[in-house]
Amino acid sequence: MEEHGALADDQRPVVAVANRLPLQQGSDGWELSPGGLVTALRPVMERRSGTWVGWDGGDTGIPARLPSMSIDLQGVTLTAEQVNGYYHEFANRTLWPLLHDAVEKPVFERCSWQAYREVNEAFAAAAVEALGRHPQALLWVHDYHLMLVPELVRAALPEQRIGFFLHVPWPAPDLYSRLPWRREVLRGLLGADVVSFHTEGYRRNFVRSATRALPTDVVVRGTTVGHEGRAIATTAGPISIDAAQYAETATSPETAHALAALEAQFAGRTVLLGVDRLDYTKGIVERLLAVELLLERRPDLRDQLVFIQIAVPSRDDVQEYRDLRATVEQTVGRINGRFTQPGTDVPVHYLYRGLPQSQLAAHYAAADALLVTPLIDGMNLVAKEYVVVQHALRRAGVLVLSEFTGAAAELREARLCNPFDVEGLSHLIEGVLDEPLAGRRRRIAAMARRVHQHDVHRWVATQIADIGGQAREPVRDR
Ligand code: ADQ
Repeated sequence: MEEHGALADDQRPVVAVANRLPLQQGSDGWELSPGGLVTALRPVMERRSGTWVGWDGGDTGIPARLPSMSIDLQGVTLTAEQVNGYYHEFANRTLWPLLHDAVEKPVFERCSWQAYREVNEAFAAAAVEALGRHPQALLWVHDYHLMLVPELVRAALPEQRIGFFLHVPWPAPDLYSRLPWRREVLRGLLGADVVSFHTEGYRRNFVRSATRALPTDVVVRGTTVGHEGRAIATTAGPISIDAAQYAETATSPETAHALAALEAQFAGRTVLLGVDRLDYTKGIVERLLAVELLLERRPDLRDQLVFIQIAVPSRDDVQEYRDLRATVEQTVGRINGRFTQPGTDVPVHYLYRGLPQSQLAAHYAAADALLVTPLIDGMNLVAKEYVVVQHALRRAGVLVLSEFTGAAAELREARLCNPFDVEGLSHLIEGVLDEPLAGRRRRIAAMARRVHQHDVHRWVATQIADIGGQAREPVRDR
């Protein structure tokens, strides 16, 4: 045990619990993985000390701490069967589609629920162990993989301060009620002191789902839910990016180099861009169909416009994702087959891989418009990255943003679209490119300013203050 006596609220250590440990194998051994959450949590956890609890990914020899980082790591080891039932099945085929408005039909199977419960118990046990080393720590549990952890930890440590953040949407009560284990999951979350969401809409859906599924067990007063004699705060806290760091990458020599190459490659053409994990919630097929319709209607654009889609491989152990990949690749092939002019470049460039940040920033800089068209998306950080890069390089790109993303609530100067209306989307894309540059630049500047003001460090500080039960301001963790 490292702490003696009472610690000030803003010094309490943080134990974070997330599906994966923030580690990957690099050329010189283990290194920090580039994920947004770890970048965001690192400064706070290093200042206050703490432990990150997560699945070890089946890797052995994970260090207790990375040489470059003063955060302890505590791996949770799972069997192949548990990984399949909990992760591939329950998390990705039941909860993910259910929480995303059932845009794909959720699969409900008792054996995968069993695995989910078992694995949540293993994570909760690991969290309790880590909390034993940091007795005054705050516990911060992340995302839909671990919704039973708050209640399980509460049973072992009744006085523990616990926060939960959901990175995906919470659907309307009618949809949520389809889950056969709706009460168990709600009780799991209500073990926390604070349950937080990206938007006020998701927060409200959660409270209404709790009232509907547990009518005699919960009492709602404003944004507080009473359950088993405890008061649980529900909050809306939109996640963000490290805007200053992104702006720095945008203006780095590596990005300038990659941008020069892109500008030479696509000289004289209008560049449209899509950047996503390859997921059926992201509206990639709808976006491609809109581009196809546009090229069909406007033969003059066929060699003047290029659409670059960068798709990071995702969850390819799951059938729905393999099907999506096949559909995307078939659609790209069809569009290029139909519209490539003899002796010219193809209209659609498709990259099935993730790119390093400077390459990604160069693509954001080169894009006259970014098409962010999810059918539903908790937040969408790609939209925030684009406006920051465009603004840092004084560019005047257009953000086309689905109204069904959490980001649409904040990035109000974006050109909002309904991706279900493919024809409307194709007209919108056609129209935005004619918008005068001054207005475009003003919109980008307004959105970038907001992202800088509400960056990820502010998000972390607010979340941690809420979990500790402190006043929300001033923001101290930078
Ligand atoms: P994701 O669904 O993964 O996250 P998103 O927020 O858009 O979605 O992206 C996360 C990160 O992945 C971004 O920082 C982005 O740069 C990176 N990324 C995406 N495509 C990439 C590519 N082709 N190459 C390299 N990097 C790429 C979930 C929720 C979101 C929510 C986040 C955070 O689904 O709604 O915004 O968590 O809470």
